[in-house]
Amino acid sequence: MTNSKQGASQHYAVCPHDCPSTCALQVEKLDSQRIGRIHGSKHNDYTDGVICAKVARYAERVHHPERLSTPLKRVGDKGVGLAAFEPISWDEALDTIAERFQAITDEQGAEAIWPYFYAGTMGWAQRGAAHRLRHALGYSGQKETICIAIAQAGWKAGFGEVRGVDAREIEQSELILVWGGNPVHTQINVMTHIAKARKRGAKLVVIDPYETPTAKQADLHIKLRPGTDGALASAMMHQILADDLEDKDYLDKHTDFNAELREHLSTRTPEWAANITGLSVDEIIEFARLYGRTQRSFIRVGYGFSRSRNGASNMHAVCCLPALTGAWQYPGGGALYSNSGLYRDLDRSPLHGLELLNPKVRMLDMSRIGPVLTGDPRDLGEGPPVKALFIQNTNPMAVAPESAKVREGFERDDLFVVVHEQMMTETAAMADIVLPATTFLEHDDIYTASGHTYLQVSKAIIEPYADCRSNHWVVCELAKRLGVQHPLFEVEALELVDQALAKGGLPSADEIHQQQGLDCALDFDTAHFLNGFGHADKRFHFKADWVALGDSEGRLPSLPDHAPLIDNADDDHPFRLVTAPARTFLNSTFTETPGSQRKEKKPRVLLHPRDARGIGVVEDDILCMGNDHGQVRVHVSLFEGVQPGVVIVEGIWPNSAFIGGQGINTLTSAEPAAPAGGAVFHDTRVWLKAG
Ligand SMILES: Nc1nc2c(c(=O)[nH]1)N[C@H]1C(S)=C(S)[C@@H](COP(=O)(O)OP(=O)(O)OC[C@H]3O[C@@H](n4cnc5c(=O)[nH]c(N)nc54)[C@H](O)[C@@H]3O)O[C@H]1N2
Ligand SMILES: Nc1nc2c(c(=O)[nH]1)N[C@H]1C(S)=C(S)[C@@H](COP(=O)(O)OP(=O)(O)OC[C@H]3O[C@@H](n4cnc5c(=O)[nH]c(N)nc54)[C@H](O)[C@@H]3O)O[C@H]1N2
Ligand code: SF4
Ligand SMILES: [Mo]
Repeated sequence: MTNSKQGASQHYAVCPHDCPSTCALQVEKLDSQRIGRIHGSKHNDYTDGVICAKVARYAERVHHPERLSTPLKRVGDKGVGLAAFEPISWDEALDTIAERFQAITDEQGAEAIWPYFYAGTMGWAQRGAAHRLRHALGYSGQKETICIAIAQAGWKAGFGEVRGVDAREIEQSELILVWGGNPVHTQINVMTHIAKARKRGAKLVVIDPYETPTAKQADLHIKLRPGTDGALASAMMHQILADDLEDKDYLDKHTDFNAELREHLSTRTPEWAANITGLSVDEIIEFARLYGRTQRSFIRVGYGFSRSRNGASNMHAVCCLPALTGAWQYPGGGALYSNSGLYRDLDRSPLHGLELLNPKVRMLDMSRIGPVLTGDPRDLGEGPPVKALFIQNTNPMAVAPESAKVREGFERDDLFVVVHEQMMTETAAMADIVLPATTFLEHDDIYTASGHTYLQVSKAIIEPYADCRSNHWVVCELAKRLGVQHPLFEVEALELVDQALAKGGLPSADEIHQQQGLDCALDFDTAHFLNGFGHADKRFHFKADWVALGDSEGRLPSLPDHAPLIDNADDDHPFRLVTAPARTFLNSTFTETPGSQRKEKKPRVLLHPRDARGIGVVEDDILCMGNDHGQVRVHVSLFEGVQPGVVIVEGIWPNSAFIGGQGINTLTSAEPAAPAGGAVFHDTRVWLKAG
């Protein structure tokens, strides 16, 4: 803590949001209840003093006039919002929940209750609270598929474990590929490190279906059709081999490269890929040569291009590139998707309550909450219908696919819903009981990162607002009322963190907080997999074993290729839709803050002028987009930075922000991606018409 001029003090904290950057923050504390500006910490060399605008303006959110302040019971209709609720005491709220959960357990069994959470806070103690309750009581399990499942499977197929090169090494790269991600919107710190490399002459290539603000800054933008990255990467490998640019020694020593693969890739020509990707043959060859001739090339792999039915296979194909050129051997060379595997020493068992887990309990797929709540037998099997939801840190009414089904499920009269939230989200508005939650500025937690290598501990800076309580506190109180007697529910959150740290021989939470983060970066040879990849044979796998990763149906090709599984355009649905993140929202969070609302204005579809002429719409007209799942109406924004036939809608706006009240996830599918599930948010065919 240091004092600034105005008498306010500066405090270290960690951004809890679902963002790969996990920034180290400097929070200006005005008094015991209020904060001022938030800045990026200069002490942390990954954050390097830079954070996004939405978190810099966090005072707008933590002190939002509509922040939930007290437990609420719904007395009016679902979906109305605050006017349909009346305040109740914590005791009444918790007693009501415990009674209902007990009654449902007695009648239908514990699996009829589904604790449902995601990464609204990334802190392990608060985020894992729902797991601790679930495991203690045998409630239904949750397959965590909504974000990383597809990307992770694709990366693991090649590397065998989830880590990559330290992003601080980007500074030493000669060529940076931002592949299927938009860091200007989604993880601004990547741009800080890219800027350092570019000062030294490095080139930036962005591979994305539309000209994002990241693509605008690039030396080369590869504007491919969505869902075709496997074709592009395969053709690049074809060209690299044709030009003799592969690193033969590296391939022999560190990979499973063989004659079968060489033969396979000889048929994946730039002409073949041009047809699939919509790129020109010259573009593909030029890009392949640029990549093949550069030793210190760094691929910053995004999540975006994996959100497709063939996403895991596309991810694996891209992962093959640095293995082919041997880029891993050089400083600033290789790739990074996520460093989550670095934190193995943090023992998750106390944080997730794993010692209480009964592996026989059924698992429900969170991305399929619509089908689950509407009783789809593919999800429920022989098990009971879901009769109660306990929701923390997520807003499925807005963010989950097939949202018409999600709504239908939440509207069920026989479904008892508890939502623990900071704001009256669309999901909270469907609840029977709403509980007010603290923010990261009001509770303690530990954070790993995906974009960097620090383990960080953040502590409360201000007092909890009004009657707000942390996830951990709520779960402890419920456990007590439901007859659970276990030490996990009798200690403070940071004590659980200390247990998790101690089991792995790590310093205490206090020590990590004191030093503002523990750098878990690996030495060069290990980080670059020069001591071996994560598979048993220590090699990089060009041949993916999808069965081992859960693909029992053999849907994905084992060699890098284009898997034609996507929701291809057809005569009835001639367009492909990508639903990318907005800059000043974070998923559905910040859609309520005035600063973000001013910047984003209203939902828009980015439409190529040629397509607009074909449909007969002009700038700011209303366009209706539809498919088998439903229809969405949205204003047109003419945009040249996309291939005709591809349309983009940025941001997970509230459904109510759209004309007619159907949000963007009305159109996205809950079909689980291969090999092991995952939501296919950017793999959607649609028809378009004026009005
Ligand atoms: N401002 C902001 N920041 C965020 C978020 C947010 O909503 N807003 N969300 C957070 C979360 S939860 C996550 S997981 C991360 C995600 O961050 P990213 O890794 O950036 O992934 P996505 O947001 O899914 O997609 C980003 C880009 O992928 C592109 N894309 C879509 N389909 C394809 C394809 O087939 N091929 C290629 N090459 N590109 C494709 C989209 O056009 C888009 O520009 O960001 C986090 N940060
Ligand atoms: N169309 C489309 N849909 C998408 C995506 C897309 O790219 N396109 N991206 C998908 C992805 S990658 C993801 S990860 C999901 C994310 O979707 P969500 O998990 O719903 O993410 P958020 O909108 O950030 O919602 C988190 C909620 O948690 C609450 N929260 C924050 N901290 C706490 C806390 O400490 N306690 C409690 N109780 N609540 C808290 C916030 O107030 C917020 O309402 O959305 C997915 N949906
Ligand atoms: S860039 Fe991401 S981690 Fe950093 S402050 Fe913004 S939301 Fe938080
Ligand atoms: Mo995500």
